[in-house]
Amino acid sequence: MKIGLVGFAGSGKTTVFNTMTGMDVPVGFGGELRLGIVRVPDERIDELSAFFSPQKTTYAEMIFCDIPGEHGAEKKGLSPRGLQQIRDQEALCLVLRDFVNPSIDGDPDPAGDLEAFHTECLFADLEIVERRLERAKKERAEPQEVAAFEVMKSTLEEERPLRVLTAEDLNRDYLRGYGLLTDRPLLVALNCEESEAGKPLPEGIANRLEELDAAGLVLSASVEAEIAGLEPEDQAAFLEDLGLSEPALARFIRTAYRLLNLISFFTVGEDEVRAWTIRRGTRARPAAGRIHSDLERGFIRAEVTPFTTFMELGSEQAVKDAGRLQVEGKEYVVSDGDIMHVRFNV
Ligand SMILES: Nc1nc2c(ncn2[C@@H]2O[C@H](COP(=O)(O)OP(=O)(O)OP(=O)(O)O)[C@@H](O)[C@H]2O)c(=O)[nH]1
Ligand SMILES: [Mg+2]
Repeated sequence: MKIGLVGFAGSGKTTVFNTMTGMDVPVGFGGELRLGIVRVPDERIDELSAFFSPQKTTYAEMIFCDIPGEHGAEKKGLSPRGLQQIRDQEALCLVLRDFVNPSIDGDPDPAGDLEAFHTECLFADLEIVERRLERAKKERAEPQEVAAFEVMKSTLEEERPLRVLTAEDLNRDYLRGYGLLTDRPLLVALNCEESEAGKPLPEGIANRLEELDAAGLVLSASVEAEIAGLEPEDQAAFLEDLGLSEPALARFIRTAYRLLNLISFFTVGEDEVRAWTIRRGTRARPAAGRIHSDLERGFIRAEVTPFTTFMELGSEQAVKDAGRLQVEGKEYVVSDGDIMHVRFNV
């Protein structure tokens, strides 16, 4: 999953990037587009790895992309280059400034910035949708495609993001390649002063995010970036001082997994213990395809043990002996925490 950090100049995107990746990229002004790969922490993988002592342990990964803000523009906004960089992301994390930044004019106005970002994305999408509609009519495109773009146009004109439309409302096959911004999953990071790091999301913003079908979390990136750079055993005490029970990355990932409807299943053995990320509702066969296309093509069955069952009984043999090994066909809907062995034949 590739998540782009977006937002207005000086909102703290690079600092959030450092917080998530544990890197130490210079902050303060613009800079270059940057990628950072982050391991998705998962205690279940830690426990399975301790159990199997495999040669290799592989966590799920998330890629963060730090997109520099647009400085010196007359009004706050996103540059055409910035917009293009945002289009390339699978999901967006909008960083809202809720702290005083001496190099940026004006008091923090996170709710206003959220609206400004939303409006800018609406207009950018509307322009693309209208242009396509005009051409589609001239070219006598498929009526279904024209209908899909009409649905998008009226949704955007009502100032609603495209992501609120369900699969029944809108056939997204027609959207491929357009990089429409308001169709991207949106996670909002309210970036606060240190003293407010543990506060809940303000009600006004929380309600607005619900309308926009987006999720949110509160963090204080500058202090949390420092904490992320410490040894794990030293982090807990500093977090507690801020009124937090876990690091920003863990909070972020949990929120992102919920928003994006992601779950993990595991493969285990002496060679490798590994986490795989899928959408909730994925069936056994396409899930097997994440591991290797041969497993999807030649899928016979999946032998499944929920993580908790495995830990309760203590070994694969004990799971079998207790009759708790689930033998599942291709229609089985994979659950979060399933340990899977796929039987296949190609
Ligand atoms: N007090 C406070 N300052 C912060 C916080 N996050 C970032 N800053 C400061 O705000 C300034 C800008 O931070 P950056 O992370 O560079 O912001 P940015 O969004 O990447 O900026 P551009 O890429 O230039 O748009 C830096 O001086 C940071 O130290 C925060 O949570 N609290
Ligand atoms: Mg930056």
